[in-house]
Amino acid sequence: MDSRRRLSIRCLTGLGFLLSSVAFLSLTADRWREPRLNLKNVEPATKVRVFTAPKTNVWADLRPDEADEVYKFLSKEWVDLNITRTPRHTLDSFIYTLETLQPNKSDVLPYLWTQESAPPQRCAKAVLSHALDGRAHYSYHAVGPLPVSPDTRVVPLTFPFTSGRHYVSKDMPDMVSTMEFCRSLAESVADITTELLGARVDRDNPNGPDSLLAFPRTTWNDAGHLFGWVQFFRPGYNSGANSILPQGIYARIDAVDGSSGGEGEDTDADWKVGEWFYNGVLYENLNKFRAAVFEPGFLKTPPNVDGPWTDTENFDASPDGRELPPPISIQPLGPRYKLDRKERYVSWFGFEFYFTSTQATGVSVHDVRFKGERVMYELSLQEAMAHYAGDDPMASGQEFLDSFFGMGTNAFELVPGYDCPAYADYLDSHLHRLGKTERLPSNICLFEFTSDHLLSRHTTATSVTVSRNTFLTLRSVSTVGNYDYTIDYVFYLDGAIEVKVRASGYIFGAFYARNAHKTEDEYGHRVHDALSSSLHDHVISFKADLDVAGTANDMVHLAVEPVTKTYPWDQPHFGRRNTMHLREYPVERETGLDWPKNAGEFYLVYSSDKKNAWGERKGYRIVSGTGIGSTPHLTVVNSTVLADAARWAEKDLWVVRRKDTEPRGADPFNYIDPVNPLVDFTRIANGEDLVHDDDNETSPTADGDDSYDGDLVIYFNVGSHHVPHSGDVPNTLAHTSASSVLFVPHNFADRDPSRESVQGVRLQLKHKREGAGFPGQPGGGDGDDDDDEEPSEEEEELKLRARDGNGNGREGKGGHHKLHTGANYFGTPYRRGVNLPLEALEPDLEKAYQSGSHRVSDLSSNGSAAGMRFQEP
Ligand SMILES: *[C@@H]1O[C@H](CO)[C@@H](O)[C@H](O)[C@H]1NC(C)=O
Ligand SMILES: *[C@@H]1O[C@H](CO)[C@@H](O)[C@H](O)[C@H]1NC(C)=O
Ligand SMILES: *[C@@H]1O[C@H](CO)[C@@H](O)[C@H](O)[C@H]1NC(C)=O
Ligand SMILES: *[C@@H]1O[C@H](CO)[C@@H](O)[C@H](O)[C@H]1NC(C)=O
Ligand SMILES: [Cu+2]
Repeated sequence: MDSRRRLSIRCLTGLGFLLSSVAFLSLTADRWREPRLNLKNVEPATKVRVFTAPKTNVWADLRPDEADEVYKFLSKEWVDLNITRTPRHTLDSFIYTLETLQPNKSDVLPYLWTQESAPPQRCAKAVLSHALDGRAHYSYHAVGPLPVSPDTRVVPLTFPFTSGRHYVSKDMPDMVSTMEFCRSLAESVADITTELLGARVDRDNPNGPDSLLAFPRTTWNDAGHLFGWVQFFRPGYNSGANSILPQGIYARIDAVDGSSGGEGEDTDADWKVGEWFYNGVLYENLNKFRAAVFEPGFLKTPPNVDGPWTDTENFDASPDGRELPPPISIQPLGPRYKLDRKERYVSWFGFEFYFTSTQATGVSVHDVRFKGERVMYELSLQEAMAHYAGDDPMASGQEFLDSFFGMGTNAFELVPGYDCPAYADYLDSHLHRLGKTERLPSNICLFEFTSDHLLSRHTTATSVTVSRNTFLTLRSVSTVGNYDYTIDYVFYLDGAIEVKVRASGYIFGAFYARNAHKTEDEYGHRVHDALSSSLHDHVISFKADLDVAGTANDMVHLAVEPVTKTYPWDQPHFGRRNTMHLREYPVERETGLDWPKNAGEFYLVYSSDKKNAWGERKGYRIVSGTGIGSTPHLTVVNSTVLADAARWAEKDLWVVRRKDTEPRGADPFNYIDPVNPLVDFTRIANGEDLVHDDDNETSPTADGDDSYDGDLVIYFNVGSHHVPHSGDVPNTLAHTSASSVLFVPHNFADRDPSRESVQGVRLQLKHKREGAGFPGQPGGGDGDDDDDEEPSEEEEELKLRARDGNGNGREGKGGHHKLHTGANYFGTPYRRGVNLPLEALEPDLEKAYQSGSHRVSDLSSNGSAAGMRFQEP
């Protein structure tokens, strides 16, 4: 259903649009849930069209009723485990997450591409948390077929994991008791923190300016021993600024391994305190640290104190211009895309795709076609990493794999008119966790947008032609702790597809100690009194299962290379000519690639068997797109903390065989078991042969055998080497933190497909034709305008156009546009002014925003898998 958002528009003649304070009826808080404008008095009369997807969205998340049914089924199947919806202890059994088990591509393709085939079996994927041998485990299970029937079974889900396991056994420390331990630890050193930081833990006023929070960062070492460091932070409460308020005292904590003692209770919350670190000096234990602190002449470093500098906004400043609102984009006549909200299916100028969202990885798009031809089977986020470095015990080992916290789980409601245009379509998501379903309202948006630059233009002596660059964006924003990632899938009229990620929010800074033996700026810049900007890499992995004009594809590098050549026409003047040429190198094995130097190679994925009208293979180019420099891979080589959790980060992109058994390049639980990760990417990109038989059409084959059919998958990164500077305070800015990868048609069609969908105008100028030469040539376009024998430009154009009737010109029946002097529009221009309601310019956020509060996670794992165990109903 594609009902139009209800909002009335009055047309004005003549003067164009006006801002209006007219009261508009029919605008309720429901407006943002109810899509689309109701277009009154607008020509052409736009009727509500029912738009339905051609097929079921087989990737769609479980509906709340499905989830409920599965939950009931599992509670019975697992009755012995005492499944609870309100876990209160690490070792309680609960269903952490429940969502759709993505169907195998080999089952989906017959459904999509043949008439007779039924949709693939629908199955759920459940993550169970339960105790085994006194330790908590997370384990994956498949439940199906759905709907629940006597045939429905629950089985361990192992096939997607390279480890062959379906569980992670290293449990997180019990966060609530660990936090309590940290607080008590901080209280026990209140004398020291007061002396050095002018602050102490204050349970009565935990968020006061001189209160302290104590956060642990824990790690397992190679031997499986859990240890960590506690660091103090000032709370930065209002804006959530605590990640730029680190304090310079660190305490080492080690887990006391009591698990073999058999008691079970509280084992993983027992910690022993070891060394202390302050101002570049490591103290063996608390007694030595305390003694040193209160010794006369002890060298202190100034603390990192909160203040207005951490506030995200300045409500009061009024530089010239701030008294006016900025220009914004409007869409007075409704969208040109069609959206089936139920199936999450979109059609827009030749693009067609489905989308869905998952808890770990957020929004993904599926079965992307352009002008009826396949382009991609899947485009989806896999993992978002931030890897830090530093000269203190916290920053030096800090790293986050944010799918563990949940890119979808933490994708909160979008702010209409700001995160996305007021006119966007907003869609909800549902999270099925702990046997409950939580609705995340309006956390995905879809909209068209017209760029500030044209798609194409050309000026001639007698005309100028301009085409607008309008594109379609599917957007969500994941706020994971300190950072906000805006994630876009962008579709362009020429068939290009872009993945773009922009970061904002607070950096995770490090404490900046000022003392004589400090190595300045080795790990960041000083950005406030006692704050280092803390160097880190963002490496964000996406999967693109390209099916360029079918599943059988080949990847090549097309190199632009310098060469020295001898040409007969150069003889005898030049013996040899230094020039350049193209040379193609096939990629014959699974491998990781970095973006080429000087952009000197094109990474192309070609159809193995489909060619365009010119006999060239249909292809798409993969290119590091717009943003701040080219997209990165992880600088750290063989990261100590990551071990094998994120080997995908070590190259810019990868090409691998597509397999049902390798649906993802990462798993969220890799974060808590990096040494033995469920998905080890090196076992996906393991050098398998990519050469295949071109005749083999589209039937996906079983895994691991030699009948590889040419179906390949690309993994690629966006992100940045983030060296925050003073301008990242208080927040990182989205325009410079942006990075993207583009998939650009390369001989995919016979010419630029945007020509038939774009909106623009040709201005036919009045004066006479001035000859056909290049400007500046005799008879060229620079002035010889006194030859009255020449036909008028209009006549000439008409003649030329009439010639172009061989199907190579305007498609369809008849109807050659007759060029006339003046403005010749193609596509539909605006023809009348519109009177817009205030809501189209500035949504009433008192009404249009539904959320009362957000359960944002902090990055100490609370609110994530570990914290979840203790979440109150
Ligand atoms: C389930 O709960 C019952 C009643 O509280 C208890 O006796 C039993 O030991 C529990 N079983 C497990 C596996 O925790
Ligand atoms: C990576 O580091 C681990 C642990 O330090 C070491 O065992 C391994 O050999 C290293 N691998 C490479 C490729 O350097
Ligand atoms: C999906 O593919 C895997 C690997 O071949 C297989 O083990 C699994 O049973 C398949 N799932 C379904 C629902 O057929
Ligand atoms: C961790 O989560 C629990 C339960 O959700 C909450 O009560 C507690 O305050 C949280 N701790 C912190 C430090 O946010
Ligand atoms: Cu950053």
